[in-house]
Amino acid sequence: MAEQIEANAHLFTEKQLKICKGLLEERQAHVFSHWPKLGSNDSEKIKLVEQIESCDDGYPGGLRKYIENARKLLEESREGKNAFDGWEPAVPKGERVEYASETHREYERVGVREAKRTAFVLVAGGLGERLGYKGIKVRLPVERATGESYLGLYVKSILALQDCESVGGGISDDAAGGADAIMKKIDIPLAIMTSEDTHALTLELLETSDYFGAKKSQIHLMKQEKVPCLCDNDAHLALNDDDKYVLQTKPHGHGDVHSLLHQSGLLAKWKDIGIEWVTFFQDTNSLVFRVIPGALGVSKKNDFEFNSLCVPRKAKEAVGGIAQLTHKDGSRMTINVEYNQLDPLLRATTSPEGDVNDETGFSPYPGNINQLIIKLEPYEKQLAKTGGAIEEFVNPKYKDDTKTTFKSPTRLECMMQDYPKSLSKSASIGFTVFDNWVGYSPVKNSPEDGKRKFDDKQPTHTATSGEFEFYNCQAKILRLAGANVPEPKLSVQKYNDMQFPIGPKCVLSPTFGCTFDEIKQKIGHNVSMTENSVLILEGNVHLENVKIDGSVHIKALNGAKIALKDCEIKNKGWSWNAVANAAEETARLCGFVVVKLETASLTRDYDCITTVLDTLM
Ligand code: UGB
Repeated sequence: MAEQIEANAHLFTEKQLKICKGLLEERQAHVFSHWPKLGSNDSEKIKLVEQIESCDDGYPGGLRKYIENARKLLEESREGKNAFDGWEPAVPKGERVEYASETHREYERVGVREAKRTAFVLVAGGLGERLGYKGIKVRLPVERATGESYLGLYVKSILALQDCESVGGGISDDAAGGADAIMKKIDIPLAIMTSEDTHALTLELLETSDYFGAKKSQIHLMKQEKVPCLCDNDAHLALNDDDKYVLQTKPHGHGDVHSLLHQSGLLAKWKDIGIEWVTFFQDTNSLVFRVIPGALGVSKKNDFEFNSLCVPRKAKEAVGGIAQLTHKDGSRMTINVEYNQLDPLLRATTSPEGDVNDETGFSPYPGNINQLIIKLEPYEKQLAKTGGAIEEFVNPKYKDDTKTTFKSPTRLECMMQDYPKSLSKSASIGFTVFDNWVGYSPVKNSPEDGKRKFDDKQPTHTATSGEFEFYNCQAKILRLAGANVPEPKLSVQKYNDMQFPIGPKCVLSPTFGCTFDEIKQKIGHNVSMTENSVLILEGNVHLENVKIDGSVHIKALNGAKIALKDCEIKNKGWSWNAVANAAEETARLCGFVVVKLETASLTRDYDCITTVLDTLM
């Protein structure tokens, strides 16, 4: 089909022609073979070739490299070769940190200083099809008490770390942050990886929310391209069924974040302003910033080049397991084994019963929650060598045992947690385990899938669990800080046919405290609340001898300080009423509406100190 390209050469640039000829050499003539004679459908031909060019640009090494990689992986898949063949798993040793313990508080003191030399990276290119939500996941409210979105919470958490005064408010030029060092304050950067599915809506959310208080220059969007789908074992590119001038494409996975960061030039810029760490996190984990300061402290203390945050994992939970793998040839690595690969690997090696819980009620392999802390300097050097390419995998669904035809076109994928696979054996790789209650509460599943998991006694990871786990986490932190807050109890009401542990609904904004020490110093003696109370605290608010039976929202903005003292608050409060099949989408996803009957609220702005005594209405 070289003649199709030659005959239409006037429609294309030199670069485009070179890419198309490269495809012909890769046995992809079918992509052009349906083209009608010269002069017909020119705009369609241009559209297809432009798409081919953008796929070529978007893949490290271009499309020819993609096809070469695909042929190799498809052949291995056809032969039934397991990526972990020859490796034997063992339970790895990592740092287990108990939230609010002395060790944790010490890590946080170090980590909150390191946070001021950290750039954050949010991977938000996934559409969340499993959740069944039409919009972008970062727009979802974390909870309905304030309605704060995931993106809002993340940006505000970063700004709170930036402004946190407990460590002097700036970067020290000396690595230890010594008192004599010259301090300079930076705007902590946030890069967000979007995709064609999420880019415009993410930008719109930022614009309409005034970047949630961040400077526009602080937030960088990087769009990942999809990769072409493949119709067979020879990696022939698939065309769209209803438009033969469009390549079928699908997301390549969150592993793209490394090549995008490399191409963006951000790493060098970050290094120039004093950044030392890059912290990656996912689109819906409302608790992540509760554990980041401690985990940064662990990275710093151990000088980890790569630190994965983990939680105890329930067997079969859709969370990868961190394992220490030893190869027959003696080599060894500590790496995430994805949830669908862990069971077959265990069955084939050490445990015939597969992925099961041990006597603790959890899998012995800690669950990777894909919050990764990477040391910038070696990371930048490594990406300069690899271009950010991450080991890929392919998962074709075959029509039959001959493994010659696919049910539908497949594509190569890659995962961000596989980055250490490209590192030398001497790289210092570690992980940090926090408890689930404080570290992990993703929103991934539709109510229907959540119900199946609920029946199976698995965490549901639904919008409903996401909301109640968020309140329960803040309530427990208050309890650890000395407040008398009732423990959650299994709800009597069913939400989307499921029951959840529910207690008082507490929301501690990042401006109230981003470390445990900061929160604890604001909770004085004799603070208590009843099990149905709601407490929302924002900014510099201190509580002392306060009794709550109802709903309270206290906001101290822009340098104001509120001291709530010797005070009893009683009102009708709010209730979370179960609804079935609600018309409004988020109410349908979480299975309730919040009815706000009575609220005691107080807002103070700018430099003022307010002490509230007696009853607050
Ligand atoms: N994402 C992208 O930005 N681009 C993509 O192409 C795909 C996803 P999923 P998954 O912590 O719960 C991961 O789909 O893949 C973003 C880990 O692999 O929610 O099932 C997307 O927007 C697993 O080991 O997760 O599983 C989202 O922010 C375990 O840690 C993120 O990538 C699991 O997450 C994750 O995408 C978990």
